[in-house]
Amino acid sequence: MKKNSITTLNQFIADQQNKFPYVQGSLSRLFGAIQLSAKMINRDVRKAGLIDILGNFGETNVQGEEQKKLDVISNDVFKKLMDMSGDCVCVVSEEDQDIHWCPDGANAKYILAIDPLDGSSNIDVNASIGSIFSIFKRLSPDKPVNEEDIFQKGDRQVAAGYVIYGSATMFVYTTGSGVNGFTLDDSIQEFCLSHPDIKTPENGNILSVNEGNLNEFPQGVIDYISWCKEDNKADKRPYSARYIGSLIADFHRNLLKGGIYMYPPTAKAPNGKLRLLYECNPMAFLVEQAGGKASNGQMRIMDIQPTEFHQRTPLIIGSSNMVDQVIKMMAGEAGGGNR
Ligand code: P6P
Repeated sequence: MKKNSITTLNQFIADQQNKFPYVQGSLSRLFGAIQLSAKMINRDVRKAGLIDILGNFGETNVQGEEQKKLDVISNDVFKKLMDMSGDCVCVVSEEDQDIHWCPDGANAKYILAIDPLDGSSNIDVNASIGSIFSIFKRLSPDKPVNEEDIFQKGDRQVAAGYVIYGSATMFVYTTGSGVNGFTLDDSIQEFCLSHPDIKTPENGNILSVNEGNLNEFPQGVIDYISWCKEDNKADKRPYSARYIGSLIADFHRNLLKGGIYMYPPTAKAPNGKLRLLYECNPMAFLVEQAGGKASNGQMRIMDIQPTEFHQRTPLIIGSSNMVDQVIKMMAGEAGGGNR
């Protein structure tokens, strides 16, 4: 990236369109709608404390989680802009039980899965939160979209990304040709290329997991966490513990610095807490494009065959060698290997 040059997200996508024919007009238009959603949500997040949109909405979502006012606002923004784009057939959202069908989207090409505002527990305490999206292409332009189109494996995503509303607002995405990060310049309201071609270190020394659930984790995960705390200067152990309680914030830091995030099975969440379609698949696409790995402990996240809109999966994601180490120790557990 030339010093002092400015490449906006729109310019970057237009350039990608020239290089990669699959980034056709309608996909780049859909990105425009996602980008505008992000700017509107960013505006609301930044002033939430001043216009009484912090706190609980007063209902629970399909996950049985207390909805925050900003959860509902963000969800409505995404759906309204997808409706207006005309490039989206339907939206699967963490906040809705069923599919949202875009009224004028019957002939559109793309399906969107979203977590409109991840990390809700952090909204009222001003910690980083974010929006996560995953885009699939409908299987056939001639047949009405059905569950087969929705339940495509993560490997078939055409694009995925997130917007992190942190100390800066960043838009990070991939269409399968690497990962690029754009920082919102508030003065011109443009996302500008700031992190070209992100690659995540194959090793890291940051461990992100909620150790409050330690006693409920599989033995191999418990062994790995103990291993991370051993004194071994050669590979920079003990690792640092960093867990914000917001997947996007923990993932983004580990993506740039190296590290591992885990949400293993627990007694309360035997299939893990995070959702496959709109949290794990998009993050898995991003991390693999950046050179990292994403597994459920037994298999690659993007090989999992979805069967339900809101199905959960355990998630082990981050630096490739760290993910490999966890899987090896879990396998050791399966094979009764050394602790
Ligand atoms: P716990 C937020 O609700 C979320 O889905 C992720 O963003 C976050 O990493 C995780 O749940 C936190 O869950 O059980 O550790 O509070």
